Amino acid sequence: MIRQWQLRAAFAARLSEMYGREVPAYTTLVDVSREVNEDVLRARGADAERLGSIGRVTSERHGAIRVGTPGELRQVARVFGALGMRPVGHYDLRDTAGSALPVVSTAFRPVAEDELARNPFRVFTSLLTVDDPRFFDVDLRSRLTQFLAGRELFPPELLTLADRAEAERELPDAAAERFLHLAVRVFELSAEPVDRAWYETLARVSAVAADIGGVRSTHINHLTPRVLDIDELYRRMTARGIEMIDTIQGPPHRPGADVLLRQTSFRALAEPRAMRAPDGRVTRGSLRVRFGEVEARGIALTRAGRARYDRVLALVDERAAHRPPAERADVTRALWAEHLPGTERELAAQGLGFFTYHAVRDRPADGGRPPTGIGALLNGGWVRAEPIVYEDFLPRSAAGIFQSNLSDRGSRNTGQEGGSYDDAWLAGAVDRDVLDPFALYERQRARSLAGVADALGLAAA
Ligand code: OOG
Ligand code: NI
Repeated sequence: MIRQWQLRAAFAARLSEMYGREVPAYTTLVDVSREVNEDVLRARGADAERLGSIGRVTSERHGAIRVGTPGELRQVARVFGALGMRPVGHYDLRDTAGSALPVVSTAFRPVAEDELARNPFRVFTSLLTVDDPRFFDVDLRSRLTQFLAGRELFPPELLTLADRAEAERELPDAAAERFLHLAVRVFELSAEPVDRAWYETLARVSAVAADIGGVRSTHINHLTPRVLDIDELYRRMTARGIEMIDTIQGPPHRPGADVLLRQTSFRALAEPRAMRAPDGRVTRGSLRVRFGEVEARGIALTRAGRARYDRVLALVDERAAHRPPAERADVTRALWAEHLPGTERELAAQGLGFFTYHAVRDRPADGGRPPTGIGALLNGGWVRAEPIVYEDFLPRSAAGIFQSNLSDRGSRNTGQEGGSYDDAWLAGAVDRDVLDPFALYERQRARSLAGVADALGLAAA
């Protein structure tokens, strides 16, 4: 029997192998990430593993896919449900920092701590907002709807196996093998010729619309390894002649306490694709749809901490964005330093970061009773705090990753309302609860506090 987490780990590994075969620069990224991680581990020792064991970090990946309809999203949810991954978070990228991307997204990932520790594979999954009139007028919407209704992304056999794996939380060896084979195949780049006229019609609205609705299949568009020092990785990739986008998205590096998520990528490469002309002739063309990304993860922020992050972003836009790059980095760093404490201790004390709390077993006995209140327990050495790693995504960085790989911004119909793609709509579309990331971190924190209370014989810590 292959258990669910083993299926997830195997799927992530096979997807990675497939992607490496098809996009060689991804392999370079994985190799360089591994080298950097080994160097960081050597230099920093156990401290390097504060936000995840080296085993977890080395195999850690996220991918991204894009689908066209709620029906397709429900099917994706079944495939990931088989792997113990659930929809977490709702990202509306249609208006994020003026990005004008015709998608709303969620991320499928494991949620339980032990499952995350075994393999945290996650997939950022975007759904085309076909009913948003700012992108698609009545005529295009009806053609798009009809086109999408006529394609099948997931073979029925895959979905049947997925439902079984989700219900039984394991599969017999042969069924597991078949499931993995079919599941990886869905995300390969299809060799089927692309209808050039249709693709270009959608590309005039948005390259993302064409990528999703212009073809009869889906594909994984990037796969992202995790690295412990993304600034060093950026330098080494550039030194190898791989052209990276010009920034690392997210907060700057803070030596005492990195927070949230920092990401960077290399631009999509032109890949040969067969194109069908209106007269039926097939010619060779090329499309840029697959790229490479790498990320460093930091401490999860509470709602209060996240509000600070949002505030800093707004200030960076206001005060730094228009400056030359060298100055911009300095102003940005100063804004972060001013608005968010740079140590774990202060992030915890001010309720800005998420931590779990653990009774210190080998505290020298001094005959005293533990004090009440988590601050006093920490100060007195009764309890230690461990940071919770951020397991999710950032809308601004996500929009940046999309944008950095598009050659133009597309077009929008003005004077229209966007239509509601709110939380309830998304939950209805995916036909599952879409979990709130803050609630998941909070639950982890609360559970650890209950454990502390238990261990120290307190009513509640
Ligand atoms: C997804 C972009 C978002 C991330 O890491 O923020 C993303 C896409 O390009 O489909 O993967
Ligand atoms: Ni990504």
